[in-house]
Amino acid sequence: MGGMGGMGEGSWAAFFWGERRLIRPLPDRPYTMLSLYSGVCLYGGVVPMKLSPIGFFLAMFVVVAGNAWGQATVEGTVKLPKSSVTSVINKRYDMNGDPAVVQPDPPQAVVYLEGNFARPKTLPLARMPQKHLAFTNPLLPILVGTTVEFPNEDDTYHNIFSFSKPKRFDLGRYRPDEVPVPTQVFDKPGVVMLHCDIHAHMRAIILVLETPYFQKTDTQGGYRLENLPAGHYRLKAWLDSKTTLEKEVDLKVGGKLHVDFP
Ligand SMILES: [Cu+2]
Repeated sequence: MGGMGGMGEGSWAAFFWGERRLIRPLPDRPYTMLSLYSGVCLYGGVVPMKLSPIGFFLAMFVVVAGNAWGQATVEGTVKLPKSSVTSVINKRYDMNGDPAVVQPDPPQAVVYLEGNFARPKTLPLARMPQKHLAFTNPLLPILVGTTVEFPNEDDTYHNIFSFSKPKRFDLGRYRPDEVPVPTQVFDKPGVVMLHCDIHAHMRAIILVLETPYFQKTDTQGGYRLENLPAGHYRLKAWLDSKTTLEKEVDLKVGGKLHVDFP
């Protein structure tokens, strides 16, 4: 892997796979060890430099490599709200489109690092399949500008649409063998609530973020963000369309922070 310029592998893997947990990001431990090791090499390289310029350059290479990959980790728990407002959503959906507060069901949060980060040159496709008359992923965080596929994996029609401000669209009725698979580009940040015109109980949220460093919590609120850049940032936990918690964090190369919300 690599060549993703400025984007952590962990976030990238999570992003690419639509936050599915099939593929775990690379563990940070080898890189942390590499960073420590690089410090030792630098010391060992600088001292005998006059004797061994090759050793020195080798040490410098390891230092550079260690710093590039040996990035920070943040993990912790977000206190999730109790399971929520399904009936309210259905009622209001009939009248107004989206409910007053859009929140994931079951409750889950998205933790992300806010900052001016380099965007990847190309963005991978994200997916929001429909199967067994439901969205397979009730909460999909993506980086702004991402294209999302909406494959129908049932033996019947679906008609996915959204009234949400950051992205209004209506895919119309489509079959499982529809070619090409319907897609939409999400080019404005915000909360997009998905519905199906045929199956009124179907709901999902796409959270469009302006950072490549994000992670959805598990249903217990646990999260772990790996391969973050060092620096001073705001770490945010999105709980619903009206609730985002935040904490300031100082991330150090190779360091690991524990941050709980609230
Ligand atoms: Cu449907």
